Amino acid sequence: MPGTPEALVRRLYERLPERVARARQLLGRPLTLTEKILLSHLDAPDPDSAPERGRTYVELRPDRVAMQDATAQMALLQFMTAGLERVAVPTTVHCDHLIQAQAGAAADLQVAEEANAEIYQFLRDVSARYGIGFWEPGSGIIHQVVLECYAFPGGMMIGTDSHTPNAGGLGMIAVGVGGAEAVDVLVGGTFGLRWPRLIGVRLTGALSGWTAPKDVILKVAQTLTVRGGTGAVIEYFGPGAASISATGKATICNMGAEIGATCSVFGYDAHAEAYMRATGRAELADLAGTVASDLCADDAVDASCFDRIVEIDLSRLEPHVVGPHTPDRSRRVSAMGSEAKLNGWPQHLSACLVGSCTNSSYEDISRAANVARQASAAGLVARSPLYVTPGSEQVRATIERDGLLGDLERIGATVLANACGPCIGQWKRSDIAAGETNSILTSYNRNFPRRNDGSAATLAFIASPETVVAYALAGTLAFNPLVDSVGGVHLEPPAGDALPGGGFESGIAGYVPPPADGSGVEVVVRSDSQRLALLQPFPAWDGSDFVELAVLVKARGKCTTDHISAAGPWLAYRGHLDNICGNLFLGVVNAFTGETGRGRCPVHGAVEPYPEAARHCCQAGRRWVVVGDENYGEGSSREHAAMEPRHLGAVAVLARSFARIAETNLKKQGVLALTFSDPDIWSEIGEEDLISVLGLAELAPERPVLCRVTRSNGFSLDFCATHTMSAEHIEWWRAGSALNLIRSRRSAAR
Ligand code: MIC
Ligand code: SF4
Repeated sequence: MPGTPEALVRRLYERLPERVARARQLLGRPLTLTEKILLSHLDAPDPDSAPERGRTYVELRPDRVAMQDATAQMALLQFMTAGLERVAVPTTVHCDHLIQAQAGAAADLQVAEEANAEIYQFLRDVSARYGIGFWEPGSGIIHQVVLECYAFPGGMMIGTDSHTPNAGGLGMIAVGVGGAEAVDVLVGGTFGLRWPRLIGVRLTGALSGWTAPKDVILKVAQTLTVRGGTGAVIEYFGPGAASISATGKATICNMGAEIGATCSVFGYDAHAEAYMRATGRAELADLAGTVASDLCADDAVDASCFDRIVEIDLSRLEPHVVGPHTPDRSRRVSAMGSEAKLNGWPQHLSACLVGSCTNSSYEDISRAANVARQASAAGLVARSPLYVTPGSEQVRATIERDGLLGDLERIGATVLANACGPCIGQWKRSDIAAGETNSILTSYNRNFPRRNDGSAATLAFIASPETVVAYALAGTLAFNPLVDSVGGVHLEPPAGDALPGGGFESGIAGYVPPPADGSGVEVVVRSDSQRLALLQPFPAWDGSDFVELAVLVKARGKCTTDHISAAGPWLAYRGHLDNICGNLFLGVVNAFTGETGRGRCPVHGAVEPYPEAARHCCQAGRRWVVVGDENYGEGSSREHAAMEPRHLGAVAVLARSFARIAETNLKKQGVLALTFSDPDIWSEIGEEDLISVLGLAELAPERPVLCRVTRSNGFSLDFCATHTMSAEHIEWWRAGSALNLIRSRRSAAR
């Protein structure tokens, strides 16, 4: 089985106790697990002072990098320009996002193999060339495969996907990043991070009945909201954690991305050990046993070690449903029906979907299948179409062997490929007319408009897999699985197994290790390709202030990366920067008109789709800014949301606040990410206003930037914007991008 080299883990564990002891002494208090892991991955630990939360930038040395096919293309195109022979840390690429769900696993996989042949071949070759492990399409969703094979307690990894924190379920600090950040580590550099704030979630009681790990994170999201985790690591502790399996913990950590957390983590325990043993990593479990106390928070850790504490009594937690449109719009199942009625949301469920990287473990399917089995024993079938995505080939083969897939199929479920599918807009459905308002329920993590089937009229709700199956049987949101019966049958609380009694099946092997020497492998990017294009460096800063820039777009409300650079059909162009620009801002709500995806073209003065208006500015040599609302760039790690505006001439994004990965992606690509010091200035900015960003020669860490709004009638308004750039980040910006800087440093060193 592929995995993290034992020698690497051994080296880390050897130095862990000493580093932890030193840090404990330095801080003079017990240490959280987050601190232990981060401190033991510091590039150059300072023996005399500890980093300050929310302030100090630190450089870290992650143990590994993972990338999925939709983000790996851009990351690896960037890596290729750095001129290295081999990646500097263990790295894998996983083909999961590009498989469209339509007819079922086998047929869909075959279609994907043909439709994406060029991309898969590129990723296969580039992986072989540079020493990267390659996971074929159909082998599973990146985060499930990482949890099964690579994650280990006390480790640290980065991944070019926002749900990389899934590995926190096994006690790993796993952070989602943009491709350019991954490139830093791939070329042997460090991963820069502002020392995070710490939010502690103290769990008491025990999970039981219908309540699932999913409900823990839905509750946390309700409490902290989609912005609450920004700049923070969420550490779970307390006696309740013992009632949650390793994959359940992974579900909770996975969805920390929905509240903007840098990552989430649980301490090492018997569940983590059992999971490692069940997934063929007994040696690692033995090793972890030797440093077990350093793979958890110190016993004496209490609320004073955190910036904020959330308390959850698992014994009193009810199953929840969240949505539509945002993962923090939450209510208990008991309130779902009445709330749907009140808001005029269709109660009928047009589809129910179980799976995604968040909820596709053996335990998830086992509990979902238990509900299905109860129904089929009474002769019932699901009233809504039900789709199931196993998280990995290993899970699929095992749930098939154990009859769990059969249980779900007996109530009418369709099994999809082991891939993202409908979770990323890769769902070709024909049962709903365009624009028809309809409700769906999934066990996924995201529910932004257009996210699943590409339609903004589809209202997506989210719940645990077992709850989703219960609702699929009822076919309506006006149902409470805790008390209502369906078809005359009262469903008992689901029972399931955390791990398969008969061990995991390996399924069809989908892993291709890199050759010992890949230097002979040729990587071809055809010059006429519509899906892949080599990158041209962005121009360096020209030394002058940005004067009187057009406002191409002012976004109102949620402006996630899905709004900025939609997925679904556009995933086809993830390796071709110019072509993917065709989707730029198509989901953004224009703050001036309320329209979606269209606005005034600064060149022609006419209303045009944003991608066209942006291109017209670019062709006319006019630079422009984006004005964003709160939490600009929430959601995914896709750096296309930063590269596309940059490619078409954006030089700054001014927002009320930013999501972490989006802000870093902008910095990496040479775009100024500026936050209004006074959020009310947002309201002052008009459609035809011009914005200047001044004093750029004096740009410095912590120093606000002077900006000016001017109008044709002579009106002008000065305001300040803040930024979070360190001295190094300012260097990236001056160079035109972080990659430009890496390249120039490498050529200077030669
Ligand atoms: C997502 O869930 O939004 C994605 C698709 O996995 C993204 C990555 C991408 O856009 O390729 C993410 O979460 O980072
Ligand atoms: Fe794939 Fe969805 Fe998970 Fe993103 S959230 S990695 S699209 S399954």
